[in-house]
Amino acid sequence: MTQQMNSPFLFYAHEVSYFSGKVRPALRYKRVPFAELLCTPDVFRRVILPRTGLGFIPIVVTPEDETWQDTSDILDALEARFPDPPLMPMTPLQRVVALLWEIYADEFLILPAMHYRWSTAEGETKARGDFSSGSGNPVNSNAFADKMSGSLLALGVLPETQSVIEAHTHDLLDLLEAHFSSTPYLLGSKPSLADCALMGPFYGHLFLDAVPGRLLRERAPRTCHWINRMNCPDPEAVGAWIEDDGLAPTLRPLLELIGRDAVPLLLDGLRDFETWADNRPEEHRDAPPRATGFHQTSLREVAFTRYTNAYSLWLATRLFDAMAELDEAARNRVEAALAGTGCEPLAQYRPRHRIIKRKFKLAFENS
Ligand SMILES: N[C@@H](CCC(=O)N[C@@H](CS)C(=O)NCC(=O)O)C(=O)O
Repeated sequence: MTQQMNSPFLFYAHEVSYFSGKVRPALRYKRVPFAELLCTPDVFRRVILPRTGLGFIPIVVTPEDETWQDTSDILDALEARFPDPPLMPMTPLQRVVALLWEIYADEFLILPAMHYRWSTAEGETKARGDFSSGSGNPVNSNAFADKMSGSLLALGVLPETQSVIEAHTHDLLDLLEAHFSSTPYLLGSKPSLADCALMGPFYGHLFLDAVPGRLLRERAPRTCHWINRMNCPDPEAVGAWIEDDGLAPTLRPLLELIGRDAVPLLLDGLRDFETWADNRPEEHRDAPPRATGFHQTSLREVAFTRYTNAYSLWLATRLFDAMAELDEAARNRVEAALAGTGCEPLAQYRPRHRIIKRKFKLAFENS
């Protein structure tokens, strides 16, 4: 049924969903007239699947009855339609850094988020309860919980990686505490795409889940306050991003952490996907499957395997395009700012393949 032009945007989401936590602050910060609707199994069958052909939340349905899916596309669409206040920095370094944070938050922090939710009985019990209370159908939600907890192996959350995933998380919390003690948001005194992306893992999982929720409240009170500020953003009460396209000094160690731990792992996945794509079978000439196999990677010298997915290249292309659009002087300045952080190999990566979307599905460009 077509909605009235003055009806609100509909945000189909869930409180303990990773990616819902990324979009909700943007809707509120931009004062978008929206209603949040719980994604029950019925809504999933009636709305999500028919509109997108995919099994992912969140989605946004506009007053004109358009469907927006994928949090990166949703944030871009919101930015185009509600440009003020902006979330996407237009200056070269802050834009590149925001896109780096998006990749890190979406693709790497899924490891601690899933580990802390599913690796202990306490975490799992609360998550199953949250799923059931959201769906009203324990059989259905337990089957979904089985699927989610069953994905740990593919993600690389394994007995041998748990301690390095936790060590990374502790370092991240300590560096965020130092940053938020002097700077209210990642890029300065107002939120950006980087903050929204970090809210994905930090709100629905790390803040609300049993085990990391305690860790955050004990170890990272300023980060908890940032989560609350992000969830109730007041566009009238914010300042500006750091002047002259700068970065706060406390952001540098965070970029070094990302560069040391996340970038090598993300690059291993991208390279493996590209090798698969070079020799892909005829049936996948036009469109890749969601997972193309497994590859070797490592985190803090612990070697393990993870699944390889095409989506990672689509997401990283946002960063590659932002780098490619820079003129030489801007590019040199961005590269100089990132030099020594370990993030430069990702920012400078030149892919051989380009992944686009056709009706929400990933496809090879020019195929
Ligand atoms: N890249 C997608 C990811 C969406 C996503 O993975 N959503 C999760 C909930 S937070 C989901 O629906 N998972 C269902 C599944 O994996 O089957 C986005 O940014 O929107």
